[in-house]
Amino acid sequence: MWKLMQSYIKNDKETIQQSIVNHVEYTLAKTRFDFSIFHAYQAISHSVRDRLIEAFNDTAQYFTHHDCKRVYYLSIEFLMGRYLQNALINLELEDNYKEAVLELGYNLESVYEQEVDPALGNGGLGRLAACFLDSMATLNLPAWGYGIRYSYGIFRQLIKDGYQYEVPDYWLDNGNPWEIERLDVNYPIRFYGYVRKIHENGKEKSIWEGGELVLARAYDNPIPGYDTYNTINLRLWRSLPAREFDFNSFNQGDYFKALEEREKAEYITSVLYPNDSNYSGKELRLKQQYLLVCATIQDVIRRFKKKKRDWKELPEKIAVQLNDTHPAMAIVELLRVLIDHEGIEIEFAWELVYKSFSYTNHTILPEALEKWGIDLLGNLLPRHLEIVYIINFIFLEKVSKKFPNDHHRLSSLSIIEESNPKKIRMANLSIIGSHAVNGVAEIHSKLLTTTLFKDFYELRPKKFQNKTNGVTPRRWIRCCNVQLAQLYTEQLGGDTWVTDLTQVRCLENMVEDPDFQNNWQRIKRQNKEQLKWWVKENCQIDINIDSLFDVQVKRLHEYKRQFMNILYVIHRYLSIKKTPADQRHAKFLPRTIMFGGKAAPGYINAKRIIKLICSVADKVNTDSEIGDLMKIVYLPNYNVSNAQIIIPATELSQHISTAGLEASGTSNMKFVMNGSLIIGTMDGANVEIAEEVGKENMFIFGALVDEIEGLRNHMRNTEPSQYFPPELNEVLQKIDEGFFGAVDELRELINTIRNRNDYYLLGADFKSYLEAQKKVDECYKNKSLWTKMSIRNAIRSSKFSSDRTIQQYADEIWGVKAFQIPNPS
Ligand code: DL6
Repeated sequence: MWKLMQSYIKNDKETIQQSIVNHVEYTLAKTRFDFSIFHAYQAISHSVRDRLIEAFNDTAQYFTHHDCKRVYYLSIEFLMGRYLQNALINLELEDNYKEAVLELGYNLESVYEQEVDPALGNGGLGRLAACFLDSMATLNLPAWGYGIRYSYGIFRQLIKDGYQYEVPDYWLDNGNPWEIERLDVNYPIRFYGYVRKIHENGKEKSIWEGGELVLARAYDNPIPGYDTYNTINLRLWRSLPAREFDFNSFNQGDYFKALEEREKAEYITSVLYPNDSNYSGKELRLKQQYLLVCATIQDVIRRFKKKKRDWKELPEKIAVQLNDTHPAMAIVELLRVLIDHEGIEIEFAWELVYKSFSYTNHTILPEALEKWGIDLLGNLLPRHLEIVYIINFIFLEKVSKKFPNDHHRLSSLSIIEESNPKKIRMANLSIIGSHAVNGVAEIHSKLLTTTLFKDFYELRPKKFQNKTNGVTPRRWIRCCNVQLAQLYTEQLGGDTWVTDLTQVRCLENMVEDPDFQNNWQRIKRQNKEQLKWWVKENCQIDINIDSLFDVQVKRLHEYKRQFMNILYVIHRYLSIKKTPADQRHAKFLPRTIMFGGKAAPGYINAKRIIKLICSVADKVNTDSEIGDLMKIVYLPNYNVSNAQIIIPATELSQHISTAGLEASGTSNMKFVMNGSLIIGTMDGANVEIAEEVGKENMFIFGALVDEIEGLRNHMRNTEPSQYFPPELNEVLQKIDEGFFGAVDELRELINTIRNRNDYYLLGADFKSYLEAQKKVDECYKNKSLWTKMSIRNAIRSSKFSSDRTIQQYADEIWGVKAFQIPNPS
């Protein structure tokens, strides 16, 4: 019988204080009588980590003892955000620490500010992975995340003179108290080399040898669940030189060359590629991907083999989830290990692989679909290329039997794209090697089966599923909107809503209650106040607390249409200017329009959109005729911790992608949970948000996905001046005249939509966008109406908890059960 040891750690105020000052003295070697807030942060984090580690070790043992089926969530990005507050809240120790820390002379909220965001992700995909870990821990699932410990996360964005500058984010500068370096968990990773064939017992065997070896070392990051003792693991890999390889070089007498080689090895996991929704075909990126999957598969197999069992049990014991195609080489790697190292027949090995893997697609944008040139792949991973050909051959043989002579179908299903040079399509590999494939919102999953993966769907319709994304209510309500959380807890008589968000629906009967509405407004105002100070400090702009806080924060991309938003803002500005001064306040509501988000460093149009926003901001914010009626702010360096301030303060948030192009979106869910109203298109998860909260509580506009193709044809066949509505023509002309400065650059930008080239259909949607904006103004004038709509948004958003999403993955894809470790205290 498994027995839990008594916990050694107490959580009363004195014990916490003792542990903090001990860490000041013995871990940081600072005097306990005088330590800075930065050292306080470090000591507190170590003290919290001690509490996590006990649960972390016990959880690992519990899972091993119960020999449960494990989930391995493979992702090239985990955008975790700060740990300290989240850990304290999940451990339900925030109050204890607050009191203990205050007596030591510090305010816990200020201590939180000391932490650098671990930003090992670009945007939606990486943040989703972080939310999923929180839910997997909270739902007591035997799951681990696997990723890469980049030394440099996503760059820090500076905005100077309206331009984005990228500054490296060496987030490890001050150490990382949350991770555990596993000096004893290192796996060799081979690159390049050649495949030697030998014959044994009448069979051909392949041996991959030569080339270069590096090591992948494990760094563990405990992830505590909420209201449970379970604490799971995010294991991140870092590349290091392999010793045997180094000795060889040193022995050849070239000392400096050998040191260079060491640095080259470390370089592999040095930097996160900063492209969002755009694939980069660089060899270093493929090295990162292979390092992740090769180390992970070795780790997974080592764990599986600990108990001597038959290989046929593999899919009963592991479920490997591919977060997009970046870790898709894991399919080939597992097959390679099974056939080349374990000597398993290929048909049986393939069955094991196929049953173990599942794949999530996050985009249908063609530029984001990964394809590796066969020369590049074959050079770096020669045996893998051979295996890809084998998988493809076996697969296409089966297809030919079902669809004889259908060459078109064969070529679309093939893993190999017959281009020049030939390419490996990672999405095709992922689908063929997985028993389940899912999109991330209903509309996106539908589009996958009717467009991008139509032929695969016709082959095996049952393989395709939908798993609408979700976000964790721990970080996105409980941590970031403490007052709202308190209100829920008071109204519902307890805090069990934190793990069962459906409970907040019971507040439907409070919507009409004036006291409840007042409380709701008070909370929003306090959150707005906090953002106002943040803007003052970071942007040196005074914003009007009584204005409508209108926010669009997300990665800069043409399909997300920040461009359309700023074009509307210009129209609004021109309209105010045209109105006689004494009528302006009656006619226009004051608005603060905030943008934020990073552009990929090489994405010129995205950078031009930032420039346009900043140029318009300069003009409008310094126009004395406008005053408080309108302010435009570019919020620099949008990241998780800034989002935690911005989202609760927002009243209107913009999710206005061209229909069909945003797979899901997850910030839309966070905004709704925090009582923001959405102005948005029928795209991604907006569609399901509308189903839940009611269309009448949103501002929906724009073309529907089925209309897009027709509209594109119309755009291409229409005289541009006829195609654009007059309001838009006027705005474009102003930019063209140089009214906002930077005339050459901004002209280049508007030319991207002017010459029958408006792929993202800003022109087609502009008119209905104006109408939706008009409705926003009308509603906001009626405070009570707006408040009711805001409440309805928040209390009807429970579908978008990642707990719901993860439970569906567990039941419908992974086939795993919860194993909750008994709490020792
Ligand atoms: O599924 C998470 C997130 C979605 O919410 C966004 O709609 C989608 O754009 C994003 N996709 C990516 C693209 N990455 N790749 N490949 O980040 O995924």
